[in-house]
Amino acid sequence: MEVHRFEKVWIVAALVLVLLFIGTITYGAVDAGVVMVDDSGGQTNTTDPVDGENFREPGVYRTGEDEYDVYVLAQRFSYQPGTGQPIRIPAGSTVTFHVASKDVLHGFELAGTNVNTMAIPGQVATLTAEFDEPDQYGIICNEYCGEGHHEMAGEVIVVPQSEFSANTTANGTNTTANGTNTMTGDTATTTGGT
Ligand SMILES: [Cu+2]
Repeated sequence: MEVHRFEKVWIVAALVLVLLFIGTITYGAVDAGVVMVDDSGGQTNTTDPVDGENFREPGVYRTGEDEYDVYVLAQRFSYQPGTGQPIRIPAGSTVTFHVASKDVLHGFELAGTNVNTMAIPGQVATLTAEFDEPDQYGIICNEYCGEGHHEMAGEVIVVPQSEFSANTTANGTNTTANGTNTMTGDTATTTGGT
């Protein structure tokens, strides 16, 4: 049987394409840091995550030199903190986000980055990212969560180290009274437990 030269070329090209597809899927699944939300963040009370031992009062907590934990509560249709009150973190820091939902499935994505997770009711999603430079990132919900889904958004502001120190006190990165519940205004000026 004779196969025409062009036919051979197409067979080879098609095989190469198939291998490329398999390669990109494998890379995306194994090598690009993509994982499912698992047990590592712990489980939590479905309707009131803050009530559980694995989830703190939403806000920014300093855990070490240039290391921070940010607890974010997602709910229809806002992030706390994040919506109305941006999450402020200093440049040059390593931040671990702990994200929980108190109602339905939500997404937590920093637009333009690979910081992206699902917020599953009853589960705490954790992911760590480094923020080297002062910048601003929009938080978007990428899981359809209801009629207000398209408006569910927030903001992360990476401020210069020098500007953050003031915030740290006002923001009271210690556990209580950090005023993260206020949905209005600027944590730098309005909060800080006496
Ligand atoms: Cu949504």
